[in-house]
Amino acid sequence: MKVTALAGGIGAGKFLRGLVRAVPAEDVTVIVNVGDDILMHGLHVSPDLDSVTYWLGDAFDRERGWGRRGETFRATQELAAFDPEAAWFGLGDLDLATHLFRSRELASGATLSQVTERVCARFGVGARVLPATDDLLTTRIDAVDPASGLALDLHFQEYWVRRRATDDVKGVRFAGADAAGPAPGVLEAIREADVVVICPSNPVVSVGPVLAVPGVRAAVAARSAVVTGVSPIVGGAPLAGMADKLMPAVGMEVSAAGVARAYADLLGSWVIDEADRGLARSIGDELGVPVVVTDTVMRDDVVAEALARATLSAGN
Ligand code: FO1
Repeated sequence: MKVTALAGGIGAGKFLRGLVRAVPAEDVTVIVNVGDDILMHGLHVSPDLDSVTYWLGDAFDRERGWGRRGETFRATQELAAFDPEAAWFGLGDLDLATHLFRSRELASGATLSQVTERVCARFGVGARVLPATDDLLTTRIDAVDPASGLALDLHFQEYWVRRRATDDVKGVRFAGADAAGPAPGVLEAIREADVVVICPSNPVVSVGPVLAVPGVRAAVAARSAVVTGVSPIVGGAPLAGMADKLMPAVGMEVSAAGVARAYADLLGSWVIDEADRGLARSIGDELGVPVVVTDTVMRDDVVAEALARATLSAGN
């Protein structure tokens, strides 16, 4: 069974570990958000591509949720000794090697897809991991500083890491999306999949930028009969991240129903957590799709595998 998954960071990473236990990794294609990518100290950092790679390559840090296990931050600490302001984005010493390699390859003319393939090979990742686009697509947050009332136009990482999501969000934009094209293999993977999975990732800043690449949303909608999504919202709150702050800013209700509505044109079925069992009937009636209720809180790979199997059955 060929599976294509749309993915962001931590929720997707956990889910994908279960997915490659349920189907052979070679049958899995993962299309990953690049809206979080940032040029930092001249290096190209791709947080969600690296997150998916580290989770699938068994190099992830489950507690921190991002970056590599056994990581140290000596280079970032040394940078902070020069200037604390320069060190707001914590680049781990091992992680740094990935950014150095990626930046060097990009500078010598490789595409992001080509570099991603090489990074995945180094971590022994069997699934095919594709950036949603090889072009520049950046998530920007329009916000207001609550202290000064000043309007801010922030890179996603400035909003989330540097300013710790303390600003009032007014809107979310995907700069460059209109001029971007799907990376090689993206549309084919959607067209040829037996099941398309929308991972339990933030619908605004993880899945949103993937669907914003021209042609991708239409390609997924054309396969809606086999599209199944997993809610990243459990009991009215995200398990990780900042979806509760960003969803209201774009008019989405922070609930398993709110995320389903955002994907209304895409879904053939929808998977929600036991905690939201009470919403199953109304979501099903409203969207006209079957709703599967199961344990979606992926404490370990065994739960993630059971969730992946339930998701695949719903979509097939
Ligand atoms: N998240 C943080 O909360 N603080 C950091 O300093 C930080 C650094 C960082 C460096 C590389 C990387 O790949 C991810 C990093 N993250 C950090 C995670 C990242 O900000 C987000 O969680 C993702 O972009 C959302 O998926």
